[in-house]
Order: sequence, then C-alpha cells, then structure tokens
Amino acid sequence: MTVDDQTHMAHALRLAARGNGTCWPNPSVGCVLVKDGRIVGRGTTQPGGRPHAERVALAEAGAAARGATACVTLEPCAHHGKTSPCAEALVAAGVARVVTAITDPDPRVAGRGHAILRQAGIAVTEGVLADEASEIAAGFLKRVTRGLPFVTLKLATTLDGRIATASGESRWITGPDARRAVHAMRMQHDAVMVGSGTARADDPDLRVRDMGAVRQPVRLVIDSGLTHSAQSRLGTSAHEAPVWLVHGDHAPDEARAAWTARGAKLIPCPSADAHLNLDAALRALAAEGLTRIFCEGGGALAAALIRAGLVDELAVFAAGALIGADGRAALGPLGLQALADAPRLRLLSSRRVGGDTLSRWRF
Ligand code: AOF
Ligand code: ZN
Repeated sequence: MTVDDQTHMAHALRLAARGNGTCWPNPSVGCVLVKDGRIVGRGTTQPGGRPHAERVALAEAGAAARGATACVTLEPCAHHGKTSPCAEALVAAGVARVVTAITDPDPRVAGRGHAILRQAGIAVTEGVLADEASEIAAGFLKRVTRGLPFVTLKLATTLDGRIATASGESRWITGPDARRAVHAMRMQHDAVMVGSGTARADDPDLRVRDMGAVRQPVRLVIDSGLTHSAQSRLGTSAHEAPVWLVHGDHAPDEARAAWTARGAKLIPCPSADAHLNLDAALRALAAEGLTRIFCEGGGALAAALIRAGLVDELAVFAAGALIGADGRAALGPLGLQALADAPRLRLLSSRRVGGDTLSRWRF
C-alpha cells in the first residue's frame, strides 16, 4: 500500500459516498483509474444500481485503461448480471493493478472477484481505507450479512429534548439551515420512514425538496392498522414518488384497497396486540431491497425501534429553545429499570448548522 493508493482510494470513496440513496439494492461504489499519476477514468454505481462503477470508469478511460491502476471501494463483482463481471471487464481492459478497500460479502462475489483478477496476473492490494469504505457501504453490508437495513433516527428537538408544545405545535423548532440539512440527509437514504401517529398528525409529504432532480427515496409509513388516510398528501402523491406502508394482518380491507388504488405498495407484517413486530418489518423492507432507512419519528416509533435494538445511528438537531416537561418528548418510554440499562451512544461528530447543532451518535 502506498500514499498514492490512499489518496486515490479517498477520491473513490468520495465518489461512492455521493451515490448513497440512489443505488439500492446495490451498494454505491466508487472507482478511479490512474495512469502515470493522472486520473484517466472515474465512475460511480449508477442510479438503480447499474452500470457498476468500474464500467463507468473503464468507459471514460477507453484505451488509457491499459496498464492503469484501478482503485475500487468494493471488491469488483464476479457474477454475471445484465453484463459480464466487473473483474473480467478490468482484466479485458488490460488494467495492471487493482486496489480495493473491502471484500464484497454478497455470496455471488465473496472473494471470487479478487481471485479472478489474481488468476489473470493482476497485482491486487486489498484493505486500503477499509474502515472508511465499510462506513459508506454500511447499509449494503448490514443488509447482505444480517438481512436488516442500516437505520438512522433523526430527532429535531429543543435543548430539553422536546419536539412540540403540549398542544402539538411543532413548526418550526429548528431553523431553515437545519431543515435544509434534513433534505440533504433524506437524499442519502433509500427510504424516509415515519410512524402512523406522525403521518396522521403532520400529513407529511416526505419528499426531498429543493435539491434538483434526484431519485426520490421511498416514503415509508409503519402503520399496523393502516389508519393513515389514502386522501393524505402521501396518498395523493403516491403515483409521483413511491409510498410503501407496512401493516399488520388486522388492517381493514377497505384501507388496503384505497392505498393500492393510489399506487402505494403494501407490505404485510406479523403483529401482536396491534403492534407490529419491527424486526420482522425491517427484515421485510431489507428483502424488498432497502439498505439505508432514515426515520423521522415520531416518538413512539423511535422508542420502539431503540427498544428493539434496530437503530444504528442517531442524528440529533438541537435548537436553542426550551419547552419544558409539559411539551412532547422526542422519545416515547424506553421502559428502563436502571440507569445501567440506558443505551449508551458514541459521539461521531458534532457541528453547528445555522443557529442549531447537529450531533451524530452511534449505538
Ligand atoms: C461492482 N461494482 O459498482 C457495484 C457492485 O444486481 P447486479 O447484477 O447489478 O449485482 C449487484 C451486486 O453487485 C451487489 O449485490 C454487489 O455484490 C455488487 N455491487 N459491484 O463490482 C459496483 N455496485
Ligand atoms: Zn460489477
């Protein structure tokens, strides 16, 4: 591994990071082709997951790929999809050396991509900036290895952790810069998720706005009884951007018919006492291809996800305001018996966003 490998891998990782939210069920991969110290090709996995990053970079480089070094954030694929494997494409293009960050855990690849390259006499260096690559591919890695999506829970609260006054007034707690940052975060996820209480109370639209043309994330409601009205904003815009509802067996037939007629996708899930089994719900969503879910509340869903150990990251926007104990709490009850049982999170980063702060924490 050289300093140059790290520099070019960092470049490939920046390309990969940009594609998060657009490629599901595939990972967003970045690829940089370097020859004589010059970048001759760059690629990112394209929206929808194809073409793969290596294909895009090879197409840009053309004949210049011969003798070049390819830096790829994920092991090149070894399986035949709509096209031949990327590992074979790199061999055919005459690439001299391949540098990768992490192995692809997809059982169709899992080391075979590296093997194809080595068998063709290409020098392969693995593990360059592996931690950074695992971070960017966290959704894909969790889905493939555990059958669950990576879940980020966003909270936008006052300094004392309130999200509304007692009367339910909540617009706005955080400022315009924080709200814009939320749209940028939605864009980096495959789906934006809320519980049925928030859907009913806020009638949200949940689309990414003012970010140019984007692949809209799936708008997801966890709604065991299918109580959210199909006449809502989500219902009336379901033909413009995808809306999925996860519901229990007791959801009324009329509600199912109304949502289906709107073009929404219904995902049935086992439930007990009117509560969905959230682990099963998230597994069903991963099976549908989702790798990164951005949960925007409300407090009941947020607490239930935490209790079930299903949240990976917490993103907290805190405004310099106070509401007090008569306001609504950001989180429903966690049912803790002792302080020792309180979930402890690790601080990833903390920064100022306009007049608010954003801190990111890992479970
Ligand atoms: C690469 N480069 O840019 C990506 C890869 O459904 P398919 O045929 O497109 O294959 C999806 C699998 O390909 C996915 O599960 C992962 O293993 C790999 N993704 N591989 O060489 C890429 N996105
Ligand atoms: Zn590929």
